[in-house]
Amino acid sequence: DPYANEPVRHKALKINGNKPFCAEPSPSLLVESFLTPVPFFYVRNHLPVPEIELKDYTLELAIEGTTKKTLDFKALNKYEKRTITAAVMCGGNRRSEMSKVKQLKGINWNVGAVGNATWTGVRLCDVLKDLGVNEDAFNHVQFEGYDLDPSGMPYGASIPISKAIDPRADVILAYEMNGETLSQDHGFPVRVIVPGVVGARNVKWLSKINISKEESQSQWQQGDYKGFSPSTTWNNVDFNKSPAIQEMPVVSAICDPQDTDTIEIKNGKIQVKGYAWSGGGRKIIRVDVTNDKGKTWHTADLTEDLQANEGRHWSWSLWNVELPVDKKSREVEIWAKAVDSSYNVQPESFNNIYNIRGLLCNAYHKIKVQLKQ
Ligand code: MTE
Ligand code: MO
Repeated sequence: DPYANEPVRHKALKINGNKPFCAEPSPSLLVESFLTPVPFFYVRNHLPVPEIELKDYTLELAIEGTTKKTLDFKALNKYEKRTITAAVMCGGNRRSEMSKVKQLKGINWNVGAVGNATWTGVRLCDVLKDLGVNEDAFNHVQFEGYDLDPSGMPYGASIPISKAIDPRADVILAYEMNGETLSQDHGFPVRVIVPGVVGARNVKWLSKINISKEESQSQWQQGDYKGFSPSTTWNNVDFNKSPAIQEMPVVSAICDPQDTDTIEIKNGKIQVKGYAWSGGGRKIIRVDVTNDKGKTWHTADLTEDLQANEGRHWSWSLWNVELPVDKKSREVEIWAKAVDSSYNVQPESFNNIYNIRGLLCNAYHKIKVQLKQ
């Protein structure tokens, strides 16, 4: 069993799949702190976790498949140490809500396939600069992991070279998470953090960087993590016609209370908390919450990364709001939607963004709670 030696995981994680391991924290736990503690950070593995010893670790740097350099961990550490704060979100986060529209394929994530952490390591742009790549001659930077499928193929993904070489894009080869050595599940000893981009491109257990004219040819770049029309079916889907997801759209979720909870009214009000995030470094400028189906919107208070520069808002924003409720009502329906710095807003319902893989699930979050009388 290639999964026999998997790391021990925290009991608070709700398991969505064991082999490969996929798990997320409860929504209320998720919004307890701005930085997600490592044991509660969701895990999304596609393959068995590789066991790597630091002394044996190597990172291969290649151009069109030809190796130019091999760095061990010590050589990698010669580059300037950098820390960024960034959220990582799976492309399938909130899929369980979209699956209510129509059947789809994928792990049944609730709202917890996201976490926010500090990532320390070296900048990809520094490593690439040293390689002396002619940026104009290439289009993509491909990554491979040490995790292998049964046929010996590694996990792989790629990002546009423009992102990889841009110092302001903050792409990091990370060896620490929240100031601690990277854990086995999150990519020990080195993973890529591509802030603002779908989780799938943040390759863990990084073994190889390849600069190319082409995208990664891996299944996860070519035959998965793409969006489609709501009318596309498994019978007529053509994966070649949709681009790979990179930057994520604006999204929010209500985390406390949760759907079907029973809660107390305090001074005629209820407390609601959640998170909001947008891809591409776009800042969350507002979160609107309603408990009367949009007749009245209340603006939430935001907790955000105050150090983030313009266009580099990689962290999520946490939000909280007090909603006035009628004492006589027994049930309230709460909706939340976020707005980002490009004034992108979440779509109202999942009906018109449904897709067969259940990706990009960013409709308003709608929950119903019971009120304690
Ligand atoms: N990298 C490797 N090598 N193998 C993987 O299975 N999963 C990807 C990405 N990087 C994956 C990977 C996906 S789909 C996501 S959402 C994130 O890692 C999850 O990162 P986390 O487990 O640290 O939360
Ligand atoms: Mo993912």
